[in-house]
Amino acid sequence: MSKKSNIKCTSKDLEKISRFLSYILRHKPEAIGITLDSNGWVGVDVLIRQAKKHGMQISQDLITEVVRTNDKKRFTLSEDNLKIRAAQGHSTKQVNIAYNEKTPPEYLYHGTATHFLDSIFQQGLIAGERHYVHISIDEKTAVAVGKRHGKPIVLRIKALAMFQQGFKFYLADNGVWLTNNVPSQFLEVI
Ligand code: HQG
Repeated sequence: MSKKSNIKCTSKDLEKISRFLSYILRHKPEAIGITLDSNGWVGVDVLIRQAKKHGMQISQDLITEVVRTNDKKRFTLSEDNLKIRAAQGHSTKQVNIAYNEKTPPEYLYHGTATHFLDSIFQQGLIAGERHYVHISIDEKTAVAVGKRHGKPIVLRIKALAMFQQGFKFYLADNGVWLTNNVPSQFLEVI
């Protein structure tokens, strides 16, 4: 998998496919008439066939290349390479991934934008459209996540204290931490 491939396509092509796969595998599989299983998997052959029917030409090699090069390792191929899923970020009701429960480190980090802060401190962090609150392992990653929404700000989460009080934490295939919600008493601006 880490071998360099000979595929001729630009990074822009790969980004376009990555965006397409994010949309289909996280949010709207029905847009191309596919169904994901409850763990988020779909056959690569089915995906390729249905994508083509809806005007998107992808091949097994291109998919392998997107999975290999993706900056956030957004997608996972099954061991036999026959199935693919998004590692996290889902909003589709078709999926309810059985993530591994894990003990978190003392602190984890959530990147957001300053204009959300008042609401976050009123309500805590909530999952919104997605199935979980998405949490980063370090501040640098959290800043990058927050930038997507505006002026970034990083919240430090007292993750271990939450865990000790019964909150569950999960680790996605790509190292993103997930939890259902974070009450504001476990949050601090850093
Ligand atoms: C905010 C990306 C107001 C929350 C990233 C966030 C991640 C609240 C936004 C993954 C709130 C939701 C997820 C409250 C939370 N009031 N705002 N009570 N609670 N929020 O995009 O965490 O590039 O759904 O702070 O790397 O930004 O897509 O979640 O700002 O792993 O692969 O509501 O998506 O990956 O935004 O990002 P999002 P996120 P990709």
